[in-house]
Amino acid sequence: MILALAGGVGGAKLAHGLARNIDPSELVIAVNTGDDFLHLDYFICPDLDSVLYKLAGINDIERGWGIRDESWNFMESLKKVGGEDWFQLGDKDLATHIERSRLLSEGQTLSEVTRALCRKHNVVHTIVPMTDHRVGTIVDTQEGDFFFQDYFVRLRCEPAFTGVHYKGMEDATPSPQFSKALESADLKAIIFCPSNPFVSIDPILNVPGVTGALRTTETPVIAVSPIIGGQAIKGPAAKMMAELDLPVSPLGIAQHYGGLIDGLIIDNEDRMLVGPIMATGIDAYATNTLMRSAEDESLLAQETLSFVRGLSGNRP
Ligand code: FO1
Repeated sequence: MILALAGGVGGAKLAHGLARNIDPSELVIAVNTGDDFLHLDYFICPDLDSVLYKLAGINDIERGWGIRDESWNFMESLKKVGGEDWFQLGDKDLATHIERSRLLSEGQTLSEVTRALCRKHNVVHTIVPMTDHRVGTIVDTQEGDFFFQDYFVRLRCEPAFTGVHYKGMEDATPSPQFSKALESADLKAIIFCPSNPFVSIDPILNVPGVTGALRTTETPVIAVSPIIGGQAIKGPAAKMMAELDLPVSPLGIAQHYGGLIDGLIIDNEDRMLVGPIMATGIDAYATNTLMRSAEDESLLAQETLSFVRGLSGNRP
């Protein structure tokens, strides 16, 4: 059993690579739901949808979110009548939010709804929300605190980042399948996908019980760096690291996850950091981490799995 923790775009890519190499019965992908929000009365789960659309093969590659070959009639009509148009909902994507909201209002849990959506899209691997509770990531900045999508989309990540806190997290518990995977005697690896550490992976780690489980598990915990050559492939991770005075490199990622991970996979471009990362007590391995194609995703997944196999048994 392999447990992958994932946010949006980068997480979805490695999750797809893992899904191409691991039997559906042996992979659980636990996804960040801190970005979820109620918008136009619909419940939107951007990261769950990014992973779902990617595994279903219908994701939009250019935008990184939503469905490809999308049309925008709803948004254009909404704008015409003076509705809120700062958050774009494509016509095809809208169907997901409407159906998810309907199923939730009938009393189904987010795990159940996600399973139903996966089935409809013929996705056979297990994608689960980090929690079935409603939680929200609040981004702390020098200009005040903002709900995640306000900071990310409306403010284009411009205010200087100082940290995050969460709404509703104290009462949250890991979703049943996430919990089961964490406790599984067959768990061979926990993999942090190359998603934003602060607003994608940290919310998952902050679900009560998760960090404690990672600290005590015998299973190797590894991360794949979302930073290559001082830049994030997509999104504000590099900007956030600079604003937090962390080195904008895999070394900064190692510092951030320090104490939680046994190993870190970094890009060949950063291979000179293997030694300095190892000096912090974290095993490091350099390979190609830039995923431009399904082939790259699959190769990185294979490299990740063989790195984990090499680490097994070395855990202190
Ligand atoms: N990101 C944007 O930058 N602008 C948007 O209008 C936008 C709409 C949107 C709709 C559905 C969805 O699933 C994702 C959407 N995203 C949009 C992406 C989303 O804000 C972020 O990718 C994640 O929350 C961060 O992982």
